[in-house]
Amino acid sequence: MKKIVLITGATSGIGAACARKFAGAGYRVIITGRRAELLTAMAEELEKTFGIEVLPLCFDVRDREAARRAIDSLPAAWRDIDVLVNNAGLALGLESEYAGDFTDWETMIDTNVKGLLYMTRLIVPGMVERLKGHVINIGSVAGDAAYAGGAVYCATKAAVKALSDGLRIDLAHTPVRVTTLKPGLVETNFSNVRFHGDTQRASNVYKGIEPLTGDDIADVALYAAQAPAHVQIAEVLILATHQASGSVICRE
Ligand code: NDP
Ligand code: 8X3
Repeated sequence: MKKIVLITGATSGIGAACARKFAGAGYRVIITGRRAELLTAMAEELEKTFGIEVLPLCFDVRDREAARRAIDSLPAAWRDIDVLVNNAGLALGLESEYAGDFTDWETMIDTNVKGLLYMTRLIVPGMVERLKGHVINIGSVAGDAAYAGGAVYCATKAAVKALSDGLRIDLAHTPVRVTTLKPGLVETNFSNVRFHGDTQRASNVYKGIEPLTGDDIADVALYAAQAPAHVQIAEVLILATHQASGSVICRE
């Protein structure tokens, strides 16, 4: 029986790259996000390119009941999820902590922290019951140390690390594994979202440095998922060669 992976935020960037990478490795893929049209297009693309089965689920991870309904709606053949990739997330704004936008803060906390927790709570019990499973949480180098204007986003990613570590402890008596991936600069739609559609400002983020791609992160996610059962890749920090930390970036 082919393994099943569920990837949140698979309509773009790192999540889309993970969907393609796991599909290429023969997984059956559940892709989620809020944009139904993109999910349908991606499902068709993956089925055609890789000849695997894909199930799109459209919901907002911030909506606990919608997430529950989506997971409850899974047909029996899709219920036994082997790998959960908690990827859906975003940064909004780059204002100082004393001047940030309340709505932006709440959206980041609700998505990056509470959404990840909801998905974990809905899917991990089945993994424990089946004595099989793997949770891959997408954290960030931003969770290691705060940078100017990033306090709330950095705090959500520090929370992802703490939640992953806590889950690993709580699951240590089971075969279920927990991995945190902490990417640095990855060129995706991330900065367009952060700067509310200001594409010029977004492209400046990647100027003078060769950033990572979604594929670079998906390669590591697949490696962790395919490691032998006794090997738990607990945490990986993945940086572009000319980035040394969240705030040390050497540009041309
Ligand atoms: P993108 O903006 O390209 O993709 C973000 C994905 O998250 C989209 O598929 C989006 O789907 C989904 N998403 C956002 N909000 C929600 C929501 N409320 N409910 C469901 N899905 C949601 O960015 P990235 O691929 O770069 O980001 C993916 C993850 O990687 C994030 O957690 C981010 O914090 C993390 N990360 C990114 C880095 C980077 O430099 N790019 C570096 C380190 C970590 P839709 O809009 O369809 O809902
Ligand atoms: C995204 C990477 O450095 O822009 O988590 O915060 S960074």
